[in-house]
Amino acid sequence: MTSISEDDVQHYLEHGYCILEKALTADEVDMLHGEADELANYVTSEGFDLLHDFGGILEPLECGFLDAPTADERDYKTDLIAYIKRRDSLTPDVAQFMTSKLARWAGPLLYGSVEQNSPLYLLNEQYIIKPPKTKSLSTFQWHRDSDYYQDAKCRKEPTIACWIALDDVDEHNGTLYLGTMADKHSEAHGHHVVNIPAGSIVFMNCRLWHKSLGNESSLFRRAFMPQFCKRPVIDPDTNLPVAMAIPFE
Ligand SMILES: O=C(O)CCC(=O)C(=O)O
Repeated sequence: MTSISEDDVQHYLEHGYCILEKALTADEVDMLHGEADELANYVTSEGFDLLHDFGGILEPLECGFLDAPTADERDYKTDLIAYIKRRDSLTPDVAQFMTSKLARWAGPLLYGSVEQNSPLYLLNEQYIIKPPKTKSLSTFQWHRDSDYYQDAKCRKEPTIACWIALDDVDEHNGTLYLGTMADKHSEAHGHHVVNIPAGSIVFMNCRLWHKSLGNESSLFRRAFMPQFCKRPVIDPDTNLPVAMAIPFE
C-alpha cells in the first residue's frame, strides 16, 4: 500500500498540499465512481438539477438517497459503529476504505509527523460532480475551506481535505488550481495546476487557497472529498458538531 513519506509531510507543511498519484486500486476507484453515479442519478431522477440545486456537491448520507436512520444508526454523525452501519447500507466497503487506508494517509499530514496520526475524526464527506459542457457553470472561485465557517474559532481548527480524483483530471474537465497559504489570495503568488490520473489524491490544508475550473469536456468529472480534523469542530450556537465528528482512531 502507498504510504506517506517524510517528504510528503514536509511538502504539505511547506505548501499546504501534497499529491499521492494513483494511490487507490482500480476496484476502489470503481466503487467510488459507481457511488457518485448512483447518487447523481438518484437526485436527477427525483427532479433536481445537480448544479443548480446542489452546487455539484452531494453528501452521501445527507442527499436524501437513504431513508431515515434506524434506531442503531441514529448517532451516525458521532459514533463509529453507527456510522459504519449506515455507510455500509449505501455502499459496503467505503467506510472500510476510509478507516483503513485514507485515515492512515491523512493523519500524518494533519499532524505534520509520520509518527503521529491520531486522534482523527471524520468531519465530512462529499462528492463533487461536474456535468459535461458546464464550463461557465461548474467553476469554484478561489477560496479556503476554513472560510466556510462563520465562527472564528472553527476557522482556526486545522482540518485536511482528501480530494480524490475519480476521473483523470486536467484543465479541460475542471481540475484544481492550488494557490498558497498566504493570508490573502493573489494571482501574483502563482499556482499549481493539478493534472492527475483517476485514483490520485490531493491532500489540502484548510488554509490553502484553491479553485477549480468548469468542465468543458463531454464527460462527467467526479471527485470524492472526505475531510478530517483533530477534534470535533463544534458550532458555538448549537454546541453540536458543525458536520460530523466520527472518531476514526
Ligand atoms: O472539486 C472541485 O472542483 C473543487 C472542490 C472544492 O474546491 C471544495 O469543495 O472546496
